[in-house]
Amino acid sequence: MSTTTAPNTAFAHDVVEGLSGEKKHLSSKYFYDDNGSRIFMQIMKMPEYYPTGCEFEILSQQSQDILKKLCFEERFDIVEFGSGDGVKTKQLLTTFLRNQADFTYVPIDISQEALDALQENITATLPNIKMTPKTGDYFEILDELAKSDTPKLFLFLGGNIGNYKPEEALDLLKKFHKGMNKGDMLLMGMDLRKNPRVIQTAYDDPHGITKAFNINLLKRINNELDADIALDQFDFYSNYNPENGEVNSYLVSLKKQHFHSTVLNTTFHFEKDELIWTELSKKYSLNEINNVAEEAGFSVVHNFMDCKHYFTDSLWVK
Ligand code: AVI
Repeated sequence: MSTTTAPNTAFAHDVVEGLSGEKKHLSSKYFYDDNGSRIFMQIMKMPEYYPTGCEFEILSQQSQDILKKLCFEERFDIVEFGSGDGVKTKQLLTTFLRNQADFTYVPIDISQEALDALQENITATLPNIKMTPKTGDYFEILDELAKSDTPKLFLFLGGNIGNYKPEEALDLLKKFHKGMNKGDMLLMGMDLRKNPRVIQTAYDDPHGITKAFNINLLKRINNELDADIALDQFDFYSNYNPENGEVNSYLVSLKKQHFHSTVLNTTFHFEKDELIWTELSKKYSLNEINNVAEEAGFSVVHNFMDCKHYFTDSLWVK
């Protein structure tokens, strides 16, 4: 890196910080701009990317069993963090309504646009649902919700917890715990350890879609920070380590090169074969799930798994 001016967005700041040190990194949270979200939709449709289908199977076939395990005697709220398009959640909501459960659905997202689309999608199929979407930061809303004594089922689906480093995941779960009342429950989507080849192929797909998902990070830098990265001069590499359950993904510089960002007024240098670490996707064993739940102050009530035991929606109670 050569010169720097003070960057004025979190993305700009993190690009400078991530591409300046010895070990280069860009956070996977920046995958999801409009284009990245579209690519992620494509990933979820790939036959190799099993988590989506597995969780859909669990929620479409076992939601009645999930309902039976809830310890609520009266009406309750279903609070969902990062609800996405709601396709999977709709399976659970439909079954709960069919079984006369008395609940209000409270999806939380930072994007008002995403919440509007979700509300339209859910109410089109479930016109009688009670729904109170909330826009904003998870933890501010969690603090506000903790003040009501209505029992709550929290949903954190999709296996998103796997994208946090173990210590960050624990920290996040402790924050959830702090914002919950005794008896509240949490349904956590978690991807399980399995045959390494299945995982390797899901994250290094033969169609190049996961590669495009990663290259999109560089596109964002070009577009948002007015940079001149030669996108075809970076490759993608992803590796599953069955010993620790971690998929780590990288962009790889194909030659010694540099790029310049006029917004940051900075030039970034890369050696040939230098890596940019982009994502962790951690796979858990059932033992690890028990341990992390306990460390965060929860008890595991039940693991709802798909027929192949690839994925679990793990139900926890505070
Ligand atoms: C969003 N998250 C749970 C995905 C995962 O499986 O870790 C993101 C992803 N990265 C590559 N493929 C999918």
